Amino acid sequence: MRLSGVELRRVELPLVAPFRTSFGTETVRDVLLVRVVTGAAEGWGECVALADPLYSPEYVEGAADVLRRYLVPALLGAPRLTAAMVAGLLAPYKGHRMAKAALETAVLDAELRAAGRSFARELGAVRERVPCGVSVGIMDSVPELLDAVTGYLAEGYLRIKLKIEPGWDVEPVRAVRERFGDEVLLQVDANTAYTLADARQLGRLDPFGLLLIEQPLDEEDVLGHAELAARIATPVCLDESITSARTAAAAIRLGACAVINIKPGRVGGYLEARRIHDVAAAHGIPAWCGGMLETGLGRAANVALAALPGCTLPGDTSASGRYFATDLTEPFVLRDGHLAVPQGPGLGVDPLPGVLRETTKATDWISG
Ligand code: NPG
Repeated sequence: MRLSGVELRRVELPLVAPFRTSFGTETVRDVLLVRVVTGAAEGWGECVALADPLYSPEYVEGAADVLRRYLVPALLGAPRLTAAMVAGLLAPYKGHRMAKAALETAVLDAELRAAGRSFARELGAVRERVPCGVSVGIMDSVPELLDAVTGYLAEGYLRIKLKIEPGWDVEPVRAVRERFGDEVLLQVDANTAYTLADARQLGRLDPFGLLLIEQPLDEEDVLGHAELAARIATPVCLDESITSARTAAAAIRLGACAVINIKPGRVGGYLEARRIHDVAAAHGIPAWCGGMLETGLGRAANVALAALPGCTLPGDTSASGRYFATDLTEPFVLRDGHLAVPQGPGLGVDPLPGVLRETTKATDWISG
């Protein structure tokens, strides 16, 4: 393939409810979409960077800037291009994995659409539908949280993840266990809000039979996670610390994680995400596909990844209605706690032209 041009498109979708984590509250999703145009087909990628650098160093304006200035020109200059070549062509530019992931995904989508192959088949999916979890934000009160969890369980979600932070950890977990029982698959996510000095407090979660505690400590504190894992019974899962297959292998070797959350949009793309999956599977470490409040475009590829054999736990791959009143694509609908894995060429979904038009704030066309 050869790229004839790349469009950077900013869209804004209101969330159905504010989503509060230990690092901030999201009320709208300010999304950067990448559309690549080749002679054979077009392809879409969704950048998961948030508006502000509070979850990770990347942010949406920064991602747009690095794409425009460095990453897109590096691909436009290539005489021949395949998705497998993208990471190598972009490697001279350090970091910016979210921006790189969006561009590689768009190229992969174009390549697969042209070849009539799906993401699911390309990545090695072994399931046609995937079990889904839901991530529940921090609330103002326990009754409010219990109402939210009641609603999600009624919708059929098969696993509940509670966002926690110091001051909102044992109490909400106890309340959910008391109300809904021990059978509910329950896990917590701290988004780096604790330090090793909190080990005793985190140990108070031990009696509740959680599936895992996700990223309790700073993303660079891999040894701290290993130390914590030796002190608490709840399995430690890493998210922010897992930036590549190499860091995943090191974290596993150090005993820093018993479970891995794979976020394709954060690790440089689906090809690296698959390598992380393979490293985890080779070590017998359960993996699951995380989420970053993606629209239907990003969700389609995440659901394909979640269908890989090593993704043995339900992911943060919720239905469109969990996030948006109107999604960019035909909505993903929960059936029996599962989402269907798209089977069409490429992502297997397309943006709805009307919704795309109405939600677009700006576009920028870059050509060679
Ligand atoms: O369902 O897409 C989803 C959200 C899942 O909790 C979720 N994501 O830290 O994993 C996370 C968190 C997140 C959301 C992180 C938005 C960054 C942005």
